[in-house]
Amino acid sequence: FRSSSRPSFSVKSLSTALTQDDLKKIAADKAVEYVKSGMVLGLGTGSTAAFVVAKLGELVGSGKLTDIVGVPTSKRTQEQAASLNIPLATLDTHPSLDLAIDGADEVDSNLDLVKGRGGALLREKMVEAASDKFVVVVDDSKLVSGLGGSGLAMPVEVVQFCWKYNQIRLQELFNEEGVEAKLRLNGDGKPYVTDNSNYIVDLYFKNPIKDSAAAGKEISALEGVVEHGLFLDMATAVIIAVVAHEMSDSS
Ligand code: ABF
Repeated sequence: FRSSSRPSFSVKSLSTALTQDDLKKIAADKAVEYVKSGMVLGLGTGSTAAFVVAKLGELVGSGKLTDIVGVPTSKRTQEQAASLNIPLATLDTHPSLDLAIDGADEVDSNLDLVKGRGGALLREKMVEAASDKFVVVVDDSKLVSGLGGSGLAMPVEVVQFCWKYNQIRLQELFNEEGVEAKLRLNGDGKPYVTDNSNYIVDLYFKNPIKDSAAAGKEISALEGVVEHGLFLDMATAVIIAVVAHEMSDSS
């Protein structure tokens, strides 16, 4: 699973007893090996990124990592990092970062990504675009042959004022792809509101997106769209934790 220009690393384990969470933690710990004292770090959001933040907290607590500053990509991550005494900053005070580490929802063979099912896509994209290096940490369930191909949501953050208008326009834009555009709701049936006070329209594609660069541009061109979950040409490297199955002698 390699791109021609950017690396993907597989961290293999032979134990079949590993859970998805174990794999996420293995990928997260591997990524943290790239963190050095003094770095300004982008802190991702989601369950895999939470393992990264936990590990950073551990290293800061034990004094093995000093003088790091984290720029969190969500309020959730901000709270977790603050509780672990990781010094925090914003993009305003630190507009240029050394390294961002974050999870993803889908990764294709070009190391292009779908992100934002956790709802933090806008800040994630801003922080990761501002980072010199962006390392993605995933377990092998996130690998797809084409973006949008998992059948799960590709999120688009829209301003509240015109969410319906944009839902209709997104539906029309990808009509041929058989898309279903749905406003993201909370468990109580009320719209999900992002950290930036916007709504999310989730796109469910029947088939993988044929030209994700064109799709990204078309979505961004819609007035009232704040950001979309296609993270193209952004990842410096992807660390994938996989369970390697031992070959038996007869196979
Ligand atoms: C963030 O967390 C998001 O961009 C993505 O939606 C999600 C992945 O979550 P998890 O690591 O919990 O699978 O990186």
